[in-house]
Amino acid sequence: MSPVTVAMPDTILIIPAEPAKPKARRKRRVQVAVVSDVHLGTYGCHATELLRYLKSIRPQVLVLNGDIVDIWQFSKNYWPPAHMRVVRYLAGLAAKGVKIHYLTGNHDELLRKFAGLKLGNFRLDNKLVLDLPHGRTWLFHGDVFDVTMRHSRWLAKLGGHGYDLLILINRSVNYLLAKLGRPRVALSKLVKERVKSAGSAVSNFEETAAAIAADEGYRYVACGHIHQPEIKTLHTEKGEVIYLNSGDWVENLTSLEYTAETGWQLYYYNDDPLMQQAAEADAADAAEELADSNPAQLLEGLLAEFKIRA
Ligand SMILES: [Mn+2]
Repeated sequence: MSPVTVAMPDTILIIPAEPAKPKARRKRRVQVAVVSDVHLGTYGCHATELLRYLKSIRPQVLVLNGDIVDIWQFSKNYWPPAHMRVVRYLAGLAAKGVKIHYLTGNHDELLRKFAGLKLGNFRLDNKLVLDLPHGRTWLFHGDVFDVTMRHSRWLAKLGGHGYDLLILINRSVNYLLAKLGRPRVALSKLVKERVKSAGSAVSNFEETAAAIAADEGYRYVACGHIHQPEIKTLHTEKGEVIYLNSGDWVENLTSLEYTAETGWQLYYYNDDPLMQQAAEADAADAAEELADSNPAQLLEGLLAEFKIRA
């Protein structure tokens, strides 16, 4: 058999190398990340920033603690590509092995019917307990305290059933209010409107959450709903509880992160210099894409401009 010969081309085409893209930044490893109150489908949602943040971390567990998709607002038909990109990215994370817990909130309460749903690494529930080295952490959205803060505590003492009962009470009251043409009850709305009583409503919310968590023997309780990022130790009759709130992606752009080394910490997008750099890189990419996208169209535009000026 004759050796295989490779025909050498007469001319060597020199193909310019792709401009080296900056190496993908190393993702920050966290054991747990908690994001809440994203409100996809509303004008206030910072989906682009959220996606940038999600891409910067590598969590083992990602908790979506309520009001992620704003189903109330869906009639307004607002669903830009950036919002879809978040959904797709989350689906991709689950496919890659990240455990995603979607906990329902009041703006996505339609999903409550499907609580208990499991799809691969994706779980849908109303609440979640994480057993972490720093202590057991109880996570739920927090809208169960909207209608009746005073009775929340003893109702929740009934355990899982009490919690479900609170959800039912809130839903029924809001259903009746809607029938009467009156606005729903939502603490988050009160806080956003910054009325005088919002301060005490927030502290009531935090104290109620902490008291219930202490009754149940949890070290940490993590809520969302009131759009007020927070980490603080609260003293209850049953001892100390650390109250956590992941804030929101409408105004504060915050999340909660847990690592075995640091425990629970608040993350602020606006204080992260890496996010600023990423935003600049994204803007440059977008400009480049635009320049490459349709030369004919660009030329047409230029010519049109020429004519006008001529
Ligand atoms: Mn909410």
